[in-house]
Amino acid sequence: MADITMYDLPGCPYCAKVRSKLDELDLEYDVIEVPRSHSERTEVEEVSGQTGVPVISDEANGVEGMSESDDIVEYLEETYGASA
Ligand SMILES: N[C@@H](CCC(=O)N[C@@H](CS)C(=O)NCC(=O)O)C(=O)O
Repeated sequence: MADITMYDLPGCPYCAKVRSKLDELDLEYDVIEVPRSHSERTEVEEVSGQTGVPVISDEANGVEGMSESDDIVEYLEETYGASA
């Protein structure tokens, strides 16, 4: 199991942006696909307090349920990018 878990929805452009950054940084991550129905997105709601995706957790750094694709991309770059 990888340290990073991403909550994802196929076809979601914001999720694609985050996946692209994870791949660019060559990071290992597990993907959990959330249901299309918001009322069924219980797991992502438990970790992040909301039902939108993308969301990531990063056990290695004590990050649980980070949402907002721009914040996630910035976090990944700052934590794992060339200047980290
Ligand atoms: N500002 C958010 C937008 C994310 C967003 O709109 N995600 C869609 C799927 S593509 C979603 O889950 N919307 C439902 C919601 O926000 O509750 C981001 O950049 O992460």
